[in-house]
Amino acid sequence: MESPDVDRPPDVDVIVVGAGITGIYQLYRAVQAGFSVHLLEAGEGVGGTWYWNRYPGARFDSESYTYGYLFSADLFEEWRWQEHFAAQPETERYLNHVVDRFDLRRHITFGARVTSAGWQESSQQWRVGTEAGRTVTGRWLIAATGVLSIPYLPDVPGRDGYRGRSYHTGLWPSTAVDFAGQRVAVIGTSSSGVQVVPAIAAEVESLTVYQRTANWCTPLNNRPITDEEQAEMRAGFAQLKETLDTSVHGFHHRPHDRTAFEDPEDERRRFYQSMWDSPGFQKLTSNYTDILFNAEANAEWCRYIADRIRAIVADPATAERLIPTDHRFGEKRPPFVSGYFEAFNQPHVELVDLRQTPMVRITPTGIETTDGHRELDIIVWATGFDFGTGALARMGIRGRGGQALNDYWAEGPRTFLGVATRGFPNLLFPGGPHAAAGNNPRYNGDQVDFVTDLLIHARDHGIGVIEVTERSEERWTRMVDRGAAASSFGEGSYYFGTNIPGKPKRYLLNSGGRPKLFAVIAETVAKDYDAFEMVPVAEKATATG
Ligand code: NA7
Repeated sequence: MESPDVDRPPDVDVIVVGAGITGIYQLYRAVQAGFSVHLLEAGEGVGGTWYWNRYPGARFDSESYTYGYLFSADLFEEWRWQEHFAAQPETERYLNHVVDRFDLRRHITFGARVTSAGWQESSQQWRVGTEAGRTVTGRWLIAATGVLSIPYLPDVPGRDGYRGRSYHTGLWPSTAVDFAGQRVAVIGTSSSGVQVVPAIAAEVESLTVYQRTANWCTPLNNRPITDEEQAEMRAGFAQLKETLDTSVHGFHHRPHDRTAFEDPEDERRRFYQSMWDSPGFQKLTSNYTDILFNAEANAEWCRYIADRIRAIVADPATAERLIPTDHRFGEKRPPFVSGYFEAFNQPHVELVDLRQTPMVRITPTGIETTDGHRELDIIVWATGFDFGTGALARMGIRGRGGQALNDYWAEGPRTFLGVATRGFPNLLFPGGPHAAAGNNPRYNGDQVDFVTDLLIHARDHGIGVIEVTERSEERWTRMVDRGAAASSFGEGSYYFGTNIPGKPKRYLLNSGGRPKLFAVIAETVAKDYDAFEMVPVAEKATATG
């Protein structure tokens, strides 16, 4: 894999891969810092997750204004979010606005899926190839490829022989799918599946929901942002930014001040009702402080949710099937719903419990379970993603000596701060594995800032090559693995990779949370980035820009 570029400077200083929320911010920061940048994006538009997941019902479950960018007060001021939890089209419009507002589009090539990326030892640069045969070289390679960008389709017998239409939520077509009068199946009942179901229920002829595991779904409680709220938010931008920039989970919610059993029973009941009525993740971040770790408190909250489900769903047998029996609240990433449970009260909507009647195979015309065959026109796969490492594993990344990233990470990712790995010089991956553990854009933004400052430091000090030290990588990776045992997430969560057959079972989030990320970043910067080995720039390898 030696370089044909040995005597050529790289095309650009920085190659960014991915125009999602992290990649766009990375592009902005790198351009602002004066680097020449080329961003390669597989899709035909910007948005990343918010480009590909355009299925009906797709929307934020973090508040719109806490998910969007905070780097520009003017941007915050001029963009008016319509709802507390924006739907996908609004988010896609917002990200397009940001790209045009800051004149970033000219740095992006669309339809450019990266399939190879090799470190060129002699020229100290990355050589990146796309599926379409294009090659770009750069001193720095920044993979902002996201954690939920590789859809997972389970290997169900007969899947490829299905003759109807089928779609994965994470690869939704850009032209509208017409559900009118169609017999539709939704497979999967986590965050995506439970958004699709109510969004299409009224349109279809019949809807069969194939559930393997019931989830602890609670109401999103979305609503439009009023003019008064909008004005308040604008006036309070500095405070909101301060809160979000320092928050332990990246949300603006206030933590509660009590554990569950400090309150008497009737007070607890009132509190659970206020939680049920609260927006989105507040049910985690503002609940009793011991709700995730005190088994009794958790069980009581679950009983409350179960009662609410029973009160919504008319058919008692269906209601029982919709109530989880195999995990605590918070053991998996909880989905938030708007009209999901209500959908099962419509006569043409049916729930198939795959624990009671497992799927046997997909036939050319439908789905067969142990209780029989259902004829279908459309199958919607809401079956999740190869989380955390999926995209990095598919880019053909090879570092020093031609070592494949997939080989180095055969037992799971090894990272420093979730941004760098040893043996892969000048490769950085903000927003990747070991990075976040809350409201993603906030953590990913912290990482982009760290990465950009590192690049500036290298430039200012004439450094051409950086590589994380073995010790720093080992410390961060061990911190993540040790902390995983204390995480509220169980090993059945896709955060451990267990939803993908054959994937090593390793924790893929940052178990130290944002405080740890802040602390280690501060320590690294204070020590002049001594977590990295640094080699001065070789003269022949200066970018042409
Ligand atoms: P998730 O949360 O990974 O959910 C995938 C769903 O698909 C879940 O209900 C799975 O059931 C189900 N699944 C997976 N394989 C099968 C098979 N073979 N048969 C039936 N059902 C299956 O993905 P989402 O897209 O919903 O959400 C991803 C993230 O997007 C979410 O966390 C938010 O961050 C936004 P299981 O629970 O494994 O039994």
